[in-house]
Amino acid sequence: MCANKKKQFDAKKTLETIENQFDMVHVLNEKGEVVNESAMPDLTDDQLEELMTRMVYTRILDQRSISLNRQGRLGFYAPTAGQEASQIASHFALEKEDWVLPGYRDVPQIVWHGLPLYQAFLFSRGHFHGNQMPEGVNVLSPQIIIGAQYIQTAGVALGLKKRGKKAVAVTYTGDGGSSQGDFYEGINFAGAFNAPAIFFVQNNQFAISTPREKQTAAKTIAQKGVAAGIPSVLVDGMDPLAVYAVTREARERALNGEGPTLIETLCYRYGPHTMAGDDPTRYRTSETDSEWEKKDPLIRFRAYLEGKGLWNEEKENAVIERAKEEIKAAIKKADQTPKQKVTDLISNMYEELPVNLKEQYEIYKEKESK
Ligand SMILES: Cc1ncc(C[n+]2csc(CCOP(=O)(O)OP(=O)(O)O)c2C)c(N)n1
Repeated sequence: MCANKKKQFDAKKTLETIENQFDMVHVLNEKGEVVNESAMPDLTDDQLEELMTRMVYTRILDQRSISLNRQGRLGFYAPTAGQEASQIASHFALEKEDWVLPGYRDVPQIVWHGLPLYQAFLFSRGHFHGNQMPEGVNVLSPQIIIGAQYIQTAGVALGLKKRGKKAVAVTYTGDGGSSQGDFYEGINFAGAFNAPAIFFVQNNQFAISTPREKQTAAKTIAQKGVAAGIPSVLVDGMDPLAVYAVTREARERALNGEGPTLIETLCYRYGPHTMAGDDPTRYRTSETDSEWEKKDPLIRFRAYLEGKGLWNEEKENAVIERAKEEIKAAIKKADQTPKQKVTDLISNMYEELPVNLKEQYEIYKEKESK
């Protein structure tokens, strides 16, 4: 009966129109050639070198952390190789006064933001001192509850705005995190209050073993920002210059009072989800792995910098040696840190202890004094 009724609206077309707007931002291709000069960020030669230095250092830190974990010298660890452009180039676009609210995989960003490496190792061991951020290091502890940092970021950003600070709050989650309620609440709140926040979704395409296709019907994760009314970008997360460029722009917008941005970085993690025992060969093929390894952020950035005469094997080896030395010294310092006592754990949870914890504190203080 309704067969000939004229459609008044075409909801599917509206969706497709939105979805098709999200072209991926690139600057370099896989060979390190510039494919989009108009998006090229304004970085000096020294800054370009420093960015490469940090990416190489972080790759070594990942390799060493994995082996320290296997030796039983680290506890919880979530590998980062493959995500250096997404993590390090985005962080490189920030300033010291900005606040970073990481997820568990985002330890490199908070180390580059000023958290001493030995404390990052203590965090991995579950030691309370790993969560005691030094004064002036604007980072929160890595969040384990998926997506929770999105709500906290909206709050921190609003606080910065209300206090008139020239700084932004920046957070990271994964593709899986973008399915959480906290994700939507965080971006919606930040949008409604025009808060200076940058929300990253590092789409490494798997939430443990769940592929991104099973995670959401959305064609891109960036488009989720449209519902919150905030500018949203899809960027090649294996391309450091593209990631830097979109982050810097988002930061400028936030500081100009233009509110939050959602950035999806399309990337890949080469290693397992964490070192707790998942086996990626059960949910990914070696063909997919090698396809993504060809897109490696270090390979393309190295080629780009070599072409400009800014990088060579000697410089890379010097960074690798420095990283190894510093990691060795940091793990030694972590080993020398006094073991955590139960009273340390209790006294570091609250500014003022609730009655029941006060009782427990006294009990353990007595035990520890014997
Ligand atoms: C609220 C909550 N639910 C479930 C978990 C268990 N969990 C830990 S990691 C993870 C997958 C997260 O994947 P994604 O957000 O894509 O980040 P990635 O690990 O890939 O960086 C899950 C479900 C958790 N930590 N918190």
